[in-house]
Amino acid sequence: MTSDIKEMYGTRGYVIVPGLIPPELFTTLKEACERVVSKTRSGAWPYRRTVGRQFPPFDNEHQDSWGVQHIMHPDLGELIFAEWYTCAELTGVVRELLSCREDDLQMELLNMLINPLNNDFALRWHRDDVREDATTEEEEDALAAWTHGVALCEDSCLYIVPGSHKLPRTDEQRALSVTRDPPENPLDMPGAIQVTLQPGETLFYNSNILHCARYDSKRQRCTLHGCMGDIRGGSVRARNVLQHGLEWMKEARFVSQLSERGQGMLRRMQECLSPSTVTGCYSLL
Ligand SMILES: O=C(O)CCC(=O)C(=O)O
Ligand SMILES: [Fe+2]
Repeated sequence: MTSDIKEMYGTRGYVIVPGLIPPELFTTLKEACERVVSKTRSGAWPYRRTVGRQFPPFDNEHQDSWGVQHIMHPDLGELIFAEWYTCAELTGVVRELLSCREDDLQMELLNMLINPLNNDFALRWHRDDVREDATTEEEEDALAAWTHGVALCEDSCLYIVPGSHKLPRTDEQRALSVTRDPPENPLDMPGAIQVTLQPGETLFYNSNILHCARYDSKRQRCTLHGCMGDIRGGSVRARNVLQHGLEWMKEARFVSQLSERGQGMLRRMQECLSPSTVTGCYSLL
């Protein structure tokens, strides 16, 4: 079973795994999500993805939100998110996909993606860490990276091109993804599929797969969206993570709320973020 997951992740660039939220955590997680969403919509929680901005840095120009950032932040007081992020079920699959040991895993980001309330919104076709105008050679050089999302209610927002994490774009795919505008119809992209997640399913995808998303203000979305790495990721991973501003992760009150596994993951992330390992800048500003 697990090697099937790994093979699919390797060849298609994504895999959907059910059952990674322990049953006793599901309701607690959902309730925590509801509290956090309402703090974000009311303005009490300032770290959010705002309608009008597809990628970081996010600003506060627009009232409507399509995501909540930093949900493990101690100011939110929702310990369940770090508990889930570092749980045996999720980290076990990550270790399998990355072929790494538990002692190599490192903590990165955990955010939440939600439906905007009054405005539909969309993300253009992109790879998370490769610019849209990259040459074919630059695309070929892009390193594998990965992301995961777990849906707490049905989620059909994401479109991907399976296999594109390993291949530079064809001329036709390039023509539809050099623009900074979201597509009118994502399925016009050759090879694209729409991904649907049922509650409790987790999607793991290589974040350099060609992908875009559409957010319907009339359909509830509540999906945890995060990434996790291992120590081999070095400066490439660090660059991906650093754009989000993670000073709060150094605070003792955050460290002390983590399990032993979580503390080890955090320590390795901090080592990787030391200034000597970080170069370059993020592609999607
Ligand atoms: O909404 C999604 O599922 C995708 C988000 C995304 O592509 C991103 O944050 O870079
Ligand atoms: Fe993305």
